[in-house]
Amino acid sequence: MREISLIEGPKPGDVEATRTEKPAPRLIAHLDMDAFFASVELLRFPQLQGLALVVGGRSKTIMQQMQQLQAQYGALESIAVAQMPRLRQYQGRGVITTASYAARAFGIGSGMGLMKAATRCPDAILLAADFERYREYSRRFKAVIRDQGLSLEDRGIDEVYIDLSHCASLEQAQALSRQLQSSIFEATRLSCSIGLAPNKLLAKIASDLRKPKGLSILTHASIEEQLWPLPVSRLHGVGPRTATKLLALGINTIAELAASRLEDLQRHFGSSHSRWLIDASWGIDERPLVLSSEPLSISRETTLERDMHPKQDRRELGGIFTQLCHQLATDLQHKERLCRAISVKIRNDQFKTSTRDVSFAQATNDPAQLRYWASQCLKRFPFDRRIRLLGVKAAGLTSKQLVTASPVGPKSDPHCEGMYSESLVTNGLEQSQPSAPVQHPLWPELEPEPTTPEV
Ligand code: TTP
Ligand code: MG
Ligand code: MG
Repeated sequence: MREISLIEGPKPGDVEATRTEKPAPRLIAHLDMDAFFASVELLRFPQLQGLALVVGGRSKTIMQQMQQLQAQYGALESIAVAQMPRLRQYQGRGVITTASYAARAFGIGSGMGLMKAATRCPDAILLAADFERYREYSRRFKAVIRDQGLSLEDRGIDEVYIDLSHCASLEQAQALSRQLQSSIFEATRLSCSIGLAPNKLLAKIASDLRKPKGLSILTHASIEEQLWPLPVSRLHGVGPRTATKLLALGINTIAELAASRLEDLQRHFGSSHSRWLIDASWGIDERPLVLSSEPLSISRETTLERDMHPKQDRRELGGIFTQLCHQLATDLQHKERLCRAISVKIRNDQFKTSTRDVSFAQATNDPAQLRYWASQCLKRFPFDRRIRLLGVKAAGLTSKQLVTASPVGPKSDPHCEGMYSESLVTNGLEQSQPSAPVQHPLWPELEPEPTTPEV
């Protein structure tokens, strides 16, 4: 058996001279489900196996069409493919959440507008997203991993990092990974891909190298061959803005990034970001796994069917806003969590995204209380443009426990006085600063009075 020697390999010439201590070798797996939402849908629509399938949009028409088909055919798996909704029938502003691999061959994928996707693959089957179902499968596959006694970092609905440092060899870690893939398939009938590497950065890249059902290893010894030819955007943390800026500097691949000089990057990206870019290009990442199973935040957001005017469309916006808060409360209740902070996100018709948040002493998952705090955030937006996207996020999550009896709602309870801050996403970097609540004459009239928390 070969000994694991994952931290050996090339080192950047300009990495800090102080990096003398060799960290203990680690072995991290990144596990990511294959075409997750689409694969979950294929379980109940097996007749769509191998076909171009897109999940996305919240079109009522599509959902009604499916309900009628179900009533007509009795069972979902009996519905004739020819009768099912197609991408070309879609009208609206919804986006693709995911596409089956067959659909991706047409150049469509997550985040693309459904109507744009329809120009590339008009005959793709279109299904409305069923998040409750996806969350259930997410719980199931993570339970399989936990049941094997493995420590994991939950990275969202379809992916986790797993600490496999206890494995005596790389071969053993590979065997364990294959076994995990089989156990997850047995429990869910879903496939996943795994990347094995000495850190999270490389493991995340590795899991994407051979999808679906892949098992890939990416060590420092192989970064020249496997990592460097990839475009910089494959580094998790290099977003579209950074990638565009790097491209403008003639840096397209990770190899070109690794060959660039820290001082040159610093002229464009600032000191710590430049250092991170160089380190990442050399596969250096010492972040530990965050082994909590607790979600850090829960959010709900919606891209509006059309850009809405904050005043003229206030009634409709108020309704959508209240609905988001209620959905958030339901999510928290399902997960048996309370929150101590709320933030509201608004993207305007120029795609500028701003957030306002508030934290409060009395944790809650009561819809009216959440709506109250969210509306306090809402009042602090300038509302100078039409609104494209509206979102509400609950943070500061705690496990549900008995809320101490309080005779009053947040408005009159001095302990519930909120701490406010705001942020504006500029050049991909979020800047946060404290701010005072500003009274604003919009939407509050629609606010329901906060109720006394239940005890
Ligand atoms: P991903 O793991 O990024 O994608 P995927 O599982 O669909 O496909 P792959 O095999 O390449 O991993 O995302 C997991 C799920 O999260 C995806 O099925 C749908 C959802 N999602 C969104 O809702 N919006 C997005 O922009 C992305 C990228 C994913
Ligand atoms: Mg996935
Ligand atoms: Mg994923």
